Amino acid sequence: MNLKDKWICKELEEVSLGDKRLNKRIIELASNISKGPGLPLNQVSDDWSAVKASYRLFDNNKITPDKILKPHIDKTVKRAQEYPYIFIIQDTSVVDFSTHQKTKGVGSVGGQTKVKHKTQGMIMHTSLALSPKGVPLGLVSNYIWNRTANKKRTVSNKFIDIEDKESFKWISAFEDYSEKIGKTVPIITIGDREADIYDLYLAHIDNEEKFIVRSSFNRRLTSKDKMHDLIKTKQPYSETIEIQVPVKDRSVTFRKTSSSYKESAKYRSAKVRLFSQKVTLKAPKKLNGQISEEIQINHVYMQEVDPPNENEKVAWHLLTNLETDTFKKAWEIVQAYKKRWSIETYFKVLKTTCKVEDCRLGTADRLKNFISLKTIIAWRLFWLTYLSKEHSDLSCTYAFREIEWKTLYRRINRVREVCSEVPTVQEAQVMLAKLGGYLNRANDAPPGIITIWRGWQRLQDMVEIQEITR
Ligand SMILES: [Mn+2]
Repeated sequence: MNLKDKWICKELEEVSLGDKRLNKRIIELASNISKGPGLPLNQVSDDWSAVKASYRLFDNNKITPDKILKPHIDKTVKRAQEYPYIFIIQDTSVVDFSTHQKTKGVGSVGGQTKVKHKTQGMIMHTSLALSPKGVPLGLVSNYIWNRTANKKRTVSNKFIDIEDKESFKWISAFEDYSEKIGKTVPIITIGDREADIYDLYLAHIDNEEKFIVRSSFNRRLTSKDKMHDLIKTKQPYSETIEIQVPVKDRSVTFRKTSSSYKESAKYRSAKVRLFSQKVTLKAPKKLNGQISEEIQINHVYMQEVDPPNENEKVAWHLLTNLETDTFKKAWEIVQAYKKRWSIETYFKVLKTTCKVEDCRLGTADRLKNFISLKTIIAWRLFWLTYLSKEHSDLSCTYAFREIEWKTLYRRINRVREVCSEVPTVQEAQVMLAKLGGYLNRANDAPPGIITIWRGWQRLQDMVEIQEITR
């Protein structure tokens, strides 16, 4: 069978594990996994010896998460260069292996749990690149690690040098991807309240890159005022605007997640107004007694006009080094920040569709390799779903091989001959969803990622049979 024109094989063609046979094997395995990304490893391989070979592969010490991801990251950087700028969303997620207590080498992930058995798993900090319109381009950095249990701090957290804190992951990820991207395309980093870190702002300013971060601390300014208090004394922009916000769900799971909203949140509309100010942050003292340099920053505050109640009230403080001095610019900051939500969806794909937490590879090191490979497959799924939302008129050959779209067309229309005109991404998307059980009635919501993926898997099976028999 010719694997070369499959997306995963193209994506990984530059993989370099220091051994040609290993390179070939990881591509074959990735290709098998991508046909059924939710299936356990023993079902994606053809026989038991292939299953054992895949276990051995993840155990091989020549294989590391960095080496697995490198070809994908390189391709992502290339894709990014087609745009005038890109967003990079950073976020942390817990990969939970609490239900597989036998897994060796994983660490504590809970702290706030009320469940009976101890929580265990790994922490993953991901940086996902998006096009200006929000099409996921791929990962540009990914770390997976175990938290070592309860390291006692002797000094207060505030005075520990930033490199020793877990929050250093934000800065280190930025350094990582800004080096890989070089100056080939401007970057706008987006982070949630956990990313409200002075040194992260400094790192961006020093590198002449942009950021949008939701502010967590009511920071002291050089003027002695506190920034959150000061902005409320300013005159808001006269325009108000209606936005859709998730309704807060009080039945949130006991485990602390990266977001306080459930994924399937309901939305309500909220009327908001915007404030903006340019401020100079008071520089914090470092451990060695030196004072960091002062930084000037733009602050946008979005406030709900008539909130249903205090608890539901929308109040976002966003910090950025992009301009915010007109309503339009401030509004663009809010809209860009809303793109952060897509990384939550990405993690959802990785966990619920690609089922990484169900894997029983037994040790943390094997799991890290396995998860790294799955992050690439999860990205593709995610990309496929978003693509039709924003590139609907592109030819479907952008995402599908010839044999794939032709098979899809023949199967859905039950014809032998395909149309002379190549379908668009959107048309192919609907056909794929239909194959996954989507009915496409007039009032149906657009197909979801799981339906599309089911269609994709079925299509892969059909294509495979043709490739074997032709
Ligand atoms: Mn987060």
